[in-house]
Formats: sequence, C-alpha cells, structure tokens
Amino acid sequence: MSEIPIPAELIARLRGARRVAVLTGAGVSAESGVPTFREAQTGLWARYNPEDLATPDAFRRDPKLVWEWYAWRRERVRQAEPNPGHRALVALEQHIAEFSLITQNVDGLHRRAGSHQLIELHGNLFRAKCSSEDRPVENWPDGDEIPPRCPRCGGLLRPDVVWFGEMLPANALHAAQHAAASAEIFFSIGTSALVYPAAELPMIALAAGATVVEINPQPTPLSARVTYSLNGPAGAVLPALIAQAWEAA
Ligand code: BV8
Repeated sequence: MSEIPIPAELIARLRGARRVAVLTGAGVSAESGVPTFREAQTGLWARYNPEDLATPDAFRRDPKLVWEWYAWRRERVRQAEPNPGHRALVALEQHIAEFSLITQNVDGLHRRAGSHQLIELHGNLFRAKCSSEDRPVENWPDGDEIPPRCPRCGGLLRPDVVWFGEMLPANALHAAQHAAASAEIFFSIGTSALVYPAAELPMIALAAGATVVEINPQPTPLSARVTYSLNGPAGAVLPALIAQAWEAA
C-alpha cells in the first residue's frame, strides 16, 4: 500500500496542518463499483447522457424516466460498500483539527463510511423532495405510481439532488467556499474538475495560498495548477498517504 511514492514534503506539511479541506467527486466511489458520473451508462441507461437526465427539463418532460434512473442508481449504491479511499478520509478527519469534507457525490458513501464534517454540495440520492413545495419528504410510498406523490400536497416527488441549471444549497456552498479559502492544504480527489461552482473551490484555495493536491489516475483541467499531482486511484493513494504520515511515523 505504501509503495505509492508520496513526496516527503507533502507528508511533513500534512502532519503539521491544522486546517485541511477535501473536495471529492465520483472517482472516489469508482472502487466501490459505483460508475462515475461520465462513465458510459449500462443497460437501459446506455442510450442516455447523464447530463441530459440530471436537469429540471428532463424531469418536466418525463418525470417517470428520471425517477426510474435515480431508483436504478439508488439500487446500485445500496449494493456498494465504502472503499479504502472513503475509509482513509475518515482516518484523515481524525488527525486534523479543522477538517472539511466537501463532496459532489450524491451516493451517501462518505456518511456510510463514518465521515462527519461532510458538506454535500449536490444533495443525496436517498432523499426526495416535493417538486411543487421544494420541501424534503422523509419517506415515500413505494406504490405503483411513479414518481410517487407528496403526502402533503399531492405534487410529484423528485430526487433531492441539484440538477444542472439549479442553484446549489446556499449554506453548503458558503461553507465549502469558506473551507477552501481557509485551508492550509486542499485536496481535489476523483473529480474531472468540470462542474461549477464546485470546480471553483480548488482555485479559491490556490488564490488563498494553500497547498493544493490532486488525486486522480487521469489529468484534469486542474492538474497544471496544483502543487502536487498524485496519479493513482484514490483507494490506493489515500491509504498510502495516511500510512506514510501517521503510521510510519
Ligand atoms: C449552477 C447531481 C447556478 C445530480 C450534479 C459557471 C458558473 C456556474 C455554473 C456554470 C458555469 N459554467 C457552467 C455552468 C453550468 C453547470 C456546469 O458546471 N456545467 C458543466 C458541465 C460545464 N453548473 C450547474 O448547472 C450548477 N448549478 O451553477 O447554478 C446557475 C443557476 C441557473 C443558471 C445558471 C447558473 C449545478 C451543478 C450540479 C449538477 N449536479 N450531480 C446527479 O448526480 O444526478 S453534477 C455531477 O457531476 C455529479 O454530482 C458529479 O459529482 C459531478 C462532477 O463530476 P465528477 O464527480 O467529477 O465525476 P466525473 O465522472 O466527471 O469524473 C470522475 C473523475 O474521477 C475522473 O476525472 C476520473 O479520472 C476520476 N477517477 C476515476 N476512477 C478513479 C478516479 N479518481 C480517483 N480514484 C479512482 N479510482
């Protein structure tokens, strides 16, 4: 595990850091068997582009199709387990005084792994909200009407996630921007760094003078700007980072 070369200077900075922020994307869940957002979809969903389905227009046009896409994704995630990358981030949280885990993921795997200081920028697959009231609905009838209806007003339920063209929850976004602006070290892990305003967070950290570290097997638009680029899967790099910073010490 620790054969992955982590620059000694980064290890030293991490061990001495008080404020660390992490941004994760779908790549962190890839090793749990959850396909990344832009990976080819399988089966019935192969013919759809996720960015076309994750929009208010798609839901207006065909609420049943969109609800069933999210039900399929919920089922895939239910069969998945947090992986060593998720668990290494739980360990990191325990070593750092002021730690923020900002995720674009909607799969809930960070929470299932045991992360606490979690900011869910794009919502959560396992929550629904009324599309008329824009208010959460804790649990919904699994009847034969798809999508189910709001028990309060009868409006159509929708997944409680942020679609393209929709505003992010203001409190989550402000907390994420504050964490990025005050971090000594900012990690961008498993994200293609394409989706805004999340993709702005590492730039905020860089502008504030933070050490920015990218963990991704592929290059991204961020790669040329970061302080350290660790090119490998999060499920291997993150445990190596924890081992070399706190177990080898
Ligand atoms: C908004 C929830 C204001 C739904 C998602 C500038 C400013 C503001 C807005 C924009 C802007 N420019 C464009 C926009 C519009 C748009 C946008 O950013 N478009 C992009 C495509 C250009 N942004 C928005 O619409 C946002 N809203 O700005 O509101 C507004 C309001 C009205 C009008 C105008 C503006 C809302 C964005 C949120 C959309 N919802 N998800 C759902 O999940 O169904 S985003 C979606 O993409 C997922 O949440 C996903 O998390 C996110 C980002 O993708 P990634 O996580 O990066 O996943 P991806 O598959 O792309 O990449 C995976 C990476 O992992 C790869 O790099 C791969 O190499 C790597 N990897 C693979 N295996 C591993 C690995 N890494 C590590 N280890 C491994 N093993």
